[in-house]
Amino acid sequence: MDALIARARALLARAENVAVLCGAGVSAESGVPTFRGQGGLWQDHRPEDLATPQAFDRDPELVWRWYNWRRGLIAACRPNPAHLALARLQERKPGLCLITQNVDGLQQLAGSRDVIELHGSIWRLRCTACGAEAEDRRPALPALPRCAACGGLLRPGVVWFGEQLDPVLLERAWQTAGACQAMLVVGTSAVVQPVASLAGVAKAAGAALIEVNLVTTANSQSADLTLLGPAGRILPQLTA
Ligand code: BV8
Ligand code: ZN
Repeated sequence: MDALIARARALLARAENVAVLCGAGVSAESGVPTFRGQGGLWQDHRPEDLATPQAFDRDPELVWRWYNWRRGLIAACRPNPAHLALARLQERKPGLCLITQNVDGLQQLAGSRDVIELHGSIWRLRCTACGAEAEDRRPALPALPRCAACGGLLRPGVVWFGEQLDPVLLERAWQTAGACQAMLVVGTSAVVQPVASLAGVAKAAGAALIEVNLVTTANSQSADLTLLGPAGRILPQLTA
């Protein structure tokens, strides 16, 4: 592994523009359950069944119970060495762009700024009636939180399955992937689209692709380097 770490460090050092694409595996060692790994299930519901507009329309109280459970759990979590290593790397490489699929906000707590949250944030709320947006960090909200402005039902400010990502953020992520010399893909199963395509965009643009995961993924075939192990152990070695 040491030789792989040394090669990955050299690729990152040589790259002027580095893109980092984060998935749930970056927050796993903080205690945040991943979506498709062990412990990712909640009361036998799959995320794909609850994180949808249809599920919310059908049973908003069930969906809010899931989000309140996650908010309470994430509120007790702290950034882990993986988050801290990425924040350090960003300090050292101003041209580094941090793109995350995670909605937990732990990367920002680790000191990162300007994080592109492609799937939104569990701490943001949006009114389903008037569209008003608010940030609310209380661990748990009322069973059906209401908009202060119009009394409409609030929803989590995340992107659900079947919903479009913010086109401005997605365009920034696409541009970043196409202009980087190295992309570090950490802790993602690379199955959720369109984000999963970003690694291919970087590779097609000539970037070196470095993957950090516990297991191989769809990205491993085209990755220049796949570093197998926990992000909390590997990333600090990449950025020491
Ligand atoms: C859309 C927010 C289109 C909510 C989430 C093709 C093209 C376009 C769309 C599709 C397509 N095919 C299918 C679709 C539909 C769908 C999709 O991709 N489905 C999948 C399941 C096949 N995509 C969508 O619906 C997207 N919208 O495309 O709209 C459109 C077009 C026109 C008009 C209308 C619409 C929206 C997708 C966003 C869904 N929202 N989250 C919430 O969080 O509550 S997705 C959810 O999955 C999270 O954001 C999560 O981050 C994301 C990806 O999962 P991962 O991060 O990869 O996590 P996972 O558990 O899967 O894997 C963890 C990995 O970490 C594993 O590899 C594990 O080995 C590793 N790991 C674990 N521990 C560690 C570790 N690695 C290192 N160290 C460790 N310690
Ligand atoms: Zn409202």
